[in-house]
Amino acid sequence: MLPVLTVFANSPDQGRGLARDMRVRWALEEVGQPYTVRPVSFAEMRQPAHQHRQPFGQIPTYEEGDITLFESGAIVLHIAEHHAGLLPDSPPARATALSWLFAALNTVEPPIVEREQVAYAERERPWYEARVPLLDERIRGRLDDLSVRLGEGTWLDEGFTAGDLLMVTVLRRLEGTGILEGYAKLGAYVARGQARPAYQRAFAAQRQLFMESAKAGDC
Ligand SMILES: N[C@@H](CCC(=O)N[C@@H](CS)C(=O)NCC(=O)O)C(=O)O
Repeated sequence: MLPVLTVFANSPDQGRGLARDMRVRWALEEVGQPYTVRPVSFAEMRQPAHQHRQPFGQIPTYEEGDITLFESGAIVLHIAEHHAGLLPDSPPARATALSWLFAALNTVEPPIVEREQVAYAERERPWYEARVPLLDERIRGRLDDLSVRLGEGTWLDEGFTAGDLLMVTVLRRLEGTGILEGYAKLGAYVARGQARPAYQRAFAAQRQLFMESAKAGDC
């Protein structure tokens, strides 16, 4: 039985690979684990069947035998722990990789997501014009430190890990803001992630699903 991943039936990102199923697809491609997807509409995401899998009615979820996981970080960690290729064997290097995995989700992603949400939910509010630069500053604070730490390195530690995978997907969420363009090293780091064959396969798969739903008139 192949693992089943829930994904947007009609991704609002128009197939740009910014939805969080992309990070799970990428992890599965990196470790060579085939999978299937269950596309869900926004209405289905609020139904009990889906909320049983994901209490907040979101994607992605991951089912494998009698295991069901939600939260993209938990899913990527599960994949990394059960397959070779995304976490180093040596305990010190593994500890560092796990730290980056959580740093991507808990330290770098929150201000980026906050900015996205303000941009679509608070645009008409009187504080909008003042709030965006404040959030940009918070993001830049994180990127300044991340860029220093990456330095001239190819990845955040010795080799590519689940921490890099999540960090690249998180940084991609800045596309269109112009912020990442101020960080040449981080821009090159994201590009290296995107150049990986596993990333390319994952991107193509989610893109194809979007194109099929657009063709069927679902979008
Ligand atoms: N922390 C969750 C966030 C999941 C999330 O925000 N998913 C988005 C798609 S990328 C979603 O389902 N949005 C629709 C909604 O929240 O109603 C994770 O990492 O899995």
